Amino acid sequence: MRRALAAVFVVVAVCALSACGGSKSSSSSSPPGTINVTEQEYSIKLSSTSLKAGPVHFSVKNQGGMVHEFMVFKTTLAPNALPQKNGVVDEQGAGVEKISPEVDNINAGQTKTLDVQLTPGSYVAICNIAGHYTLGMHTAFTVS
Ligand SMILES: [Cu+2]
Repeated sequence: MRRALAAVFVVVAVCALSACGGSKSSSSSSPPGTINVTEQEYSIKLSSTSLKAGPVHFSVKNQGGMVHEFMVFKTTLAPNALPQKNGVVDEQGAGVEKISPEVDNINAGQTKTLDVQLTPGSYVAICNIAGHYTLGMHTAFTVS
């Protein structure tokens, strides 16, 4: 774990030196198109459920007392009807297209961000920690 953290710091440092990540405007702390996500036991809420296609910046706050995660699927299935396997949503299941990357290990009180490119369609965001999806950690949104 310590070695992994060190590797992350090296990557961040190299990025800072080489200014990777694009234009200065994209490094703003609250870029346009930020969607605020609130997670707790056991729900997910988005500040908007009608998003614009293109780059989307999710800011995911865990207001609960447990670790949660945040992932997005493009799907026309109902938010509570995604394919499941062994108590979690089957991320390779029929009818769902997982959007990468995802955000894992969001500790209680912590906020993590996720940047993805979304094309027009219907989506469902979930927490896929075992049991959390079926307990209600799912929400639908659309992109146009
Ligand atoms: Cu969860």
